[in-house]
Amino acid sequence: MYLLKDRGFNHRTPSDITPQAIYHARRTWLQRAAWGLAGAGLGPWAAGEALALTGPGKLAALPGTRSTAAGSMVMDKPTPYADVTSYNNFYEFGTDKADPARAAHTLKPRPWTVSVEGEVKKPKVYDLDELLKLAPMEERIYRLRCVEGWSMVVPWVGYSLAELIRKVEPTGNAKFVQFTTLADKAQMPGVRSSVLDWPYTEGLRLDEAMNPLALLTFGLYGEVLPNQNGAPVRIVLPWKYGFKSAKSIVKIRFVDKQPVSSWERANPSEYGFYSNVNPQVDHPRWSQASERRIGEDGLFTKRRPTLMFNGYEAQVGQLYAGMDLKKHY
Ligand SMILES: Nc1nc2c(c(=O)[nH]1)N[C@H]1C(S)=C(S)[C@@H](COP(=O)(O)O)O[C@H]1N2
Ligand SMILES: [Mo]
Repeated sequence: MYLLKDRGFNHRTPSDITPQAIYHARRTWLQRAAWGLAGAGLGPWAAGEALALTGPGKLAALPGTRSTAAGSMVMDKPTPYADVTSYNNFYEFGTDKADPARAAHTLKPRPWTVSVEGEVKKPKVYDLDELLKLAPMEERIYRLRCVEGWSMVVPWVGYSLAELIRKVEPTGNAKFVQFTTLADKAQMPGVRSSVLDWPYTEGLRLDEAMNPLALLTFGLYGEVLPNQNGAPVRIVLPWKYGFKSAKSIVKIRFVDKQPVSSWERANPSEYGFYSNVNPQVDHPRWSQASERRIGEDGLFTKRRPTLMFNGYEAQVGQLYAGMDLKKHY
């Protein structure tokens, strides 16, 4: 664990100069207002429950102002912090859902750099501190759905990946973006196994990466990312299956040809390049028609229907107009 004073955070957003308690009180009110709960005091899921979208306070605070991007604040109840941080896929730390929370303490999220390179006019190796200051931090409450059939709702903190992309000025040859994540045997015990081809890589079409919903993510629940959730920087692509949301990113490369992701390489018939959430196209092993919400498990808990593009069709549907989504899964 690292302390705020060690990390050199230097945000210039108004939230930083507001005393912590006032900030949290105001934010809670803003969130209630966002969900139409202010004044009424009750909501379909909020009855008898206080909204507490802050972490346990063990990690450095990383507040964000409420996002105004369309679709960035879903109405579902956020998944409890304890569940978001203890049920994880992060194969660099093992393949069991409990492995990352147990093993990821060996990851050192500082110092950290991200090399932004390839088909760009201004390639640059960004230090984490520069990235943290590149654009104002926003809080965005997104659904994330794993292809295995579970989902969660997380108040992420970050800014649109497009902010970074604009800074490096992609050339006319940049058609795709490839993300490479850390693969260090010394910090990541799972990298000794051959379950995937390391390093973990993922890819997007440039227009997908530029969509405002694509979030370059540094925190959740008002604090920096816990290691098991991909510290210090990851992407979150709420309309795609969870595996597209690569964790602990060290390289972002702009390329002219469609890159092959680690999952595609491992099993091309199960994992396609696009991997958009689609209840009509089943994975060979898991139905995509419905999902289980993490933290809601009980004998009688109903599965939720899975929504096209995970409920973000209004924001991203146009990216795939005219495409056969059975073929381009
Ligand atoms: N580097 C890396 N990123 C990764 C993974 C991984 O194994 N390694 N797993 C993916 C999968 S399958 C999912 S569902 C999400 C889970 O993110 P979360 O643990 O924050 O919920 O991370 C994705 N990003
Ligand atoms: Mo996943």
